[in-house]
Amino acid sequence: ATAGKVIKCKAAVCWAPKQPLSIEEIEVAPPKAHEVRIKIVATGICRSDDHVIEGEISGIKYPLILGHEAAGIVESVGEGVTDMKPGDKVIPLGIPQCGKCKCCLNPYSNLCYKNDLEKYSGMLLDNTSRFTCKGKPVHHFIGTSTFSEYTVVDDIAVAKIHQDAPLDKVCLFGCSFSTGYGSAVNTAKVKPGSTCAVFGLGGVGLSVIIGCKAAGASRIIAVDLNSDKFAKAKEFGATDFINPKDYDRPIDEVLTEMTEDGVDYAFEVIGNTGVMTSALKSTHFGYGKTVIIGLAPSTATISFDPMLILTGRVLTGAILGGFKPKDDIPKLVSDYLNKKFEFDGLVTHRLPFMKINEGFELLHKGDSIRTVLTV
Ligand code: CND
Ligand code: ZN
Ligand code: ZN
Repeated sequence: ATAGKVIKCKAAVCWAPKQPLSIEEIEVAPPKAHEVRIKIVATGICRSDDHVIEGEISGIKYPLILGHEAAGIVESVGEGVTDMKPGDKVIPLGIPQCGKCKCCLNPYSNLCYKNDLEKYSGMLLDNTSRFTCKGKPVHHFIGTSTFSEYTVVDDIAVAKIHQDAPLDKVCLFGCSFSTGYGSAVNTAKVKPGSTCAVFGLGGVGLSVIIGCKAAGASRIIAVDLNSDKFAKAKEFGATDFINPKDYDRPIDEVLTEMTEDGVDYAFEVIGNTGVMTSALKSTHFGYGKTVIIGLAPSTATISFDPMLILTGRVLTGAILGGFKPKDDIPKLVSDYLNKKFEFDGLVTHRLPFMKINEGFELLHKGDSIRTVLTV
C-alpha cells in the first residue's frame, strides 16, 4: 500500500556535530531504479556513528541520518531490482559490492569503488538523497542510514538473508561482528596456536576475540583502559587481561616481555593513532602482523621507526573484516543459524528506537558493549 508513495516516518537526524540526535518526522521518497526501500527492524549503535556525531570525520555533510548496523524488511523495490522483493529480510551494507570494479574482481579486496567512505558524498549512487526533513534534504551515511524507521539503499548495498534470521540479533552482521571476526580470520589469517593482542574491547574488539578463538589462537591478550570490559572478553575467549593504567611503562614493552619478543598478531580496535603504534611495536620482528580496525580522527597521522617494518613486521587494515558483503553476509547469517558461532553476549542493552540518545550515553560511559535499538 505504501509502494510508490512517499513515506512519512520518524528518524534520528544529526543536524550538526556535537549535539544529541534529534527525533524528527521525515519524508522517505520511493526507491528509484536499482534501489530498495527497507523498513528497519533493529539497529545497533557503533562507535563510528559516534565519531561522526563528535565531528571527528572531515568531509561529512550535515544534516545526515547515521546508522550502519541494522536488519530490516524490504518494503518496496525500484525498477530493475531482481534479487529482492517486498517482505524479504535484509541487511544494509556500509560498503557495496558492485561485482564489476577492480576491487570487486580482486579476490583479496572488498573495497568496492562505489563505496562512500572517504568522499562522504552523503548521497545514493545517482547522487541524490531520498530523505527530506522540514523541507530540507537530509544526507545519507555510507549508503545505509539505519537510524530511521525507513531507509532507501542501492541494490548493490544490501544483502538478502535467510527468512528465519532473528533480525534483532543478526543486525550485528551489518558491522561489529563481521568487522571483528573477519579482521581475525580474513585480514590477519590468524593461525592455530598463535598469540594475539586485541586493543579495545568494544563490540568490534570482542568480535576480533571471537575470530581469534575460532581460528585456534592459544593466547589472546585483551587490552583496555576500562577493566569492566575484561569479564566479557574472558567469556569470548581472551586468556590475559591488561589495563595500561596498571603499568608505568609503555604497553608494548609489557606485551613484548609477556610473550617472548612479541605477539603474532595485534589488532587496534579503538581509533587511537598512539595505540596503533603500540600495537605495531608489540608484534614480533620478522613476521608479526598488525591490523588497524579503529577509525582515527581525520586529522590524525601515525609516525614510527621504519625499522619496525624493515625487520619484517606487517601493517594492514580492513573495512567490514574484508568480507565481500553481498556474497558473504548471507553466508555468515546462515552459519549463525546453524550455530557455527555465537555472539549474543555482545548485546548488553536493548532500547526502543526513540531512546537512541540514551544508547549513545551508555557508550560514552563505557557501560555498554552493543545497544540494539528496536525500531
Ligand atoms: P567502543 O567504543 O565500543 O570500544 C572501544 C574500546 O576501547 C572501549 O572499551 C574503550 O574503553 C577502549 N579504549 C579507548 N581508548 C583506549 C586506549 N587508549 N587504550 C586501551 N583501550 C582504550 O567501539 P567499537 O567497538 O564500536 O568500535 C571500535 C573502533 O572500530 C571505532 O574506532 C570504530 O569507529 C571502528 C570501526 C571500524 C569498522 C571497520 O570496518 N574497520 C567498523 N566499525 C567500527
Ligand atoms: Zn565494486
Ligand atoms: Zn561500525
